[in-house]
Amino acid sequence: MFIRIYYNIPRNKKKPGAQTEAQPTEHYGLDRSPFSTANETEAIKISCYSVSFIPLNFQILEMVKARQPRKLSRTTSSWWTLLLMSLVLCSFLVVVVLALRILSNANTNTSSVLSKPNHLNSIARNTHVEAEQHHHRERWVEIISWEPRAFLYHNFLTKEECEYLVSIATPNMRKSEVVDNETGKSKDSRVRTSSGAFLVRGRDKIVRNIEKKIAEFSFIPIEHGEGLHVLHYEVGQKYDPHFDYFMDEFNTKNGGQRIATMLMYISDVEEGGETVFPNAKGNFSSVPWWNELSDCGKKGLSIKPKMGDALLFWSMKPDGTLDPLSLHGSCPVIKGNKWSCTKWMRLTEYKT
Ligand SMILES: O=C(O)CCC(=O)C(=O)O
Repeated sequence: MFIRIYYNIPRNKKKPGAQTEAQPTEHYGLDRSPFSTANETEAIKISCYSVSFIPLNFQILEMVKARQPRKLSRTTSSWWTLLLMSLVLCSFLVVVVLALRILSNANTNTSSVLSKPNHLNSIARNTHVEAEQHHHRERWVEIISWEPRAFLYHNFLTKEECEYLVSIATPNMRKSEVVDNETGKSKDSRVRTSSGAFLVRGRDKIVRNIEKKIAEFSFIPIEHGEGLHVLHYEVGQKYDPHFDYFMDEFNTKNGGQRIATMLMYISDVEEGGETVFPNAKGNFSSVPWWNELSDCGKKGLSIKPKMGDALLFWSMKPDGTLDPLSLHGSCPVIKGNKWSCTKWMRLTEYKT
């Protein structure tokens, strides 16, 4: 008997590991698949035409042997596919978990940053937190002058903070004095007609928070700051132009020279009461608020007090020398009341 055996092997050369697609099978006569099972996809077609010298069983055995490697390669490739799919799925899950963690970190960071004073983003984040907690108005910085260096932080303090400072200073207000350059001692003077009160550094939580904010926005550590000084000017009261730095040795023993001042406006003023820099360089009249200034205010570069704003100016230049352009004063109040609060900052730690 002659046996013709047809595998449905593709005519193209099969690449190793590639799936084999079923091909049309030519056959003649008897069409049987004695070796096919439900799982087998290949059809084996045997056609018997005549008697063969080789026993049928032997041929069948050879045929089975020949099929083994293909079965093995198909099984292996299925495993690889499964493994690949698992890897893709795992990667996807990892990405989802990471994304969720990043999102949850962004939320928790804003609340935890207050306890991390050295965090590089603390200023921006504190601003954000405060804005949310106190319905704070937009906080932004305006460059007032480079000679002297003066910058205005709009909405630096909240209304509540301003009112709190006025309330705790009020019972202790005393007639303001000035420093005698000869002796270094305080003395009464017509140069300064306001009244004032000192607040011990770190006296309570709200004050501490304000001092922390000043340190963050001036880049000078809290420990370099003197206690806050609250000032009250009534109609006609003023502070003639002066320097914040000292000309005597007595006042620089503790903390060294005054390097910068954060002057916070804790009330609005109806008219007058501007902080004026008579020696500042630049075109004074180019400020947008020029028409609202008093005659005194027009004698220099002036800032009109607005509750919550803070003026940071430097008594020392970047080269470490004293800056005579930082001469400044408070114009007389014409209408209303003026409350301000000063933080003087030293070169080194100021012991309280
Ligand atoms: O209140 C002001 O505008 C100025 C205050 C001031 O010059 C000072 O405290 O040194």
